[in-house]
Amino acid sequence: MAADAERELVAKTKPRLDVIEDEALNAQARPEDLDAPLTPLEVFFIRNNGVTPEIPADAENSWQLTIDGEVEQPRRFALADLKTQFETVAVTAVLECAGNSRREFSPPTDGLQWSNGAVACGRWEGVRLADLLAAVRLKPSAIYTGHYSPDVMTDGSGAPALSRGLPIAKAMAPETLVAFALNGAPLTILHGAPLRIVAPGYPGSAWQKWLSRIVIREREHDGEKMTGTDYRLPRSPVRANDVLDLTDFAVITDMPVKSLITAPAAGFTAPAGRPLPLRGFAWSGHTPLAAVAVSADGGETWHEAELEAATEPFAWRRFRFTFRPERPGPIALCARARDVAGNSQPLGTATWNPRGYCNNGVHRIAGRILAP
Ligand SMILES: Nc1nc2c(c(=O)[nH]1)N[C@H]1C(S)=C(S)[C@@H](COP(=O)(O)O)O[C@H]1N2
Ligand SMILES: [Mo]
Repeated sequence: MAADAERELVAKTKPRLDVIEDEALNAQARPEDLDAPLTPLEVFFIRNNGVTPEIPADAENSWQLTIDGEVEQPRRFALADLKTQFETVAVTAVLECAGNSRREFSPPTDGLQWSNGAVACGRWEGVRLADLLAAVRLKPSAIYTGHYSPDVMTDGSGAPALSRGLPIAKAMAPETLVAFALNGAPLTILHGAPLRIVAPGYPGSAWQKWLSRIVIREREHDGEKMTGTDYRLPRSPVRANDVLDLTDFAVITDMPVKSLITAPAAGFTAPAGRPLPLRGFAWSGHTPLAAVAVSADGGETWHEAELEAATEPFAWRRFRFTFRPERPGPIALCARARDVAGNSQPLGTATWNPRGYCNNGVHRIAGRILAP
């Protein structure tokens, strides 16, 4: 489908998503639409680096996943093999684009100017990648995976849009899946049908959609958007006009602790002297969440929010707090999550980096308190 037609279709079928002006299809949610523990598909963000591939209507029968490279027994799995020969498991996990909240960085950086809506939490079903790797028997030289899909760049060159991979330890982790279902239904094409990687705690770019081949590598994968500054952070801080030392950049392997206020919505009004309930979700990468603090004065004073118990390590967790603002006028609500290692969200933005990744600055919602 042509790109504009596809964008129009998304605008029509998912009217609550904000489509970003770009060659590829990219659309994000508004924070107030992310108020459910499992994000409905209508408001589940879409991030394509290239052109959505044509997926055959009979993919259920025809799709194959090849695993080769540093393995004793290369194999080609039919989709049905995955479903019948391996245990199907489910993992609830947050999927967040590394570029989410990029728009807040100053000076601005290259890349889609995402606001806060390139994040979602889904219930993913599939097989453990570890089980597939056990079936092909990794050689001792196996240290990284490389993932391939049929989607190509938008420039007409026919080059692959994205080929990312995972360190073997993460590929073997029990939460890492080759998934075929999301929120109780088969994956849709926009979200990677018939097969995608689920790599909880990793940036969304590692969650390869339309997965058709995994090559086991004897070194860090160097596929499309694995090298240079792509999805990498400098180990030591850099400024906007610095000459970059690319050897100092490392692949992002963990998403930082973060939270999102889902109610009230930006621009809200509420009467003075009445309860003002605030809700949202908090999540972190591989380090568990510890607490969420909230503020109704733009971050001057903080209160510990009620944080729902963890059900699954990579799911987001609801937090709540009820304010009772007494004075009419403008008000700024903030939420700030902290993980058990003591990392907490910065009050401004995260450390500036050339591509604007991993901004976990506190979320602020501005509103107005009205005279009672
Ligand atoms: N094949 C392929 N997989 C991909 C991408 C892509 O462009 N092509 N985008 C990645 C990025 S950057 C993100 S953030 C997630 C977004 O997943 P979603 O579109 O299901 O929300 O998919 C990842 N997987
Ligand atoms: Mo992304």
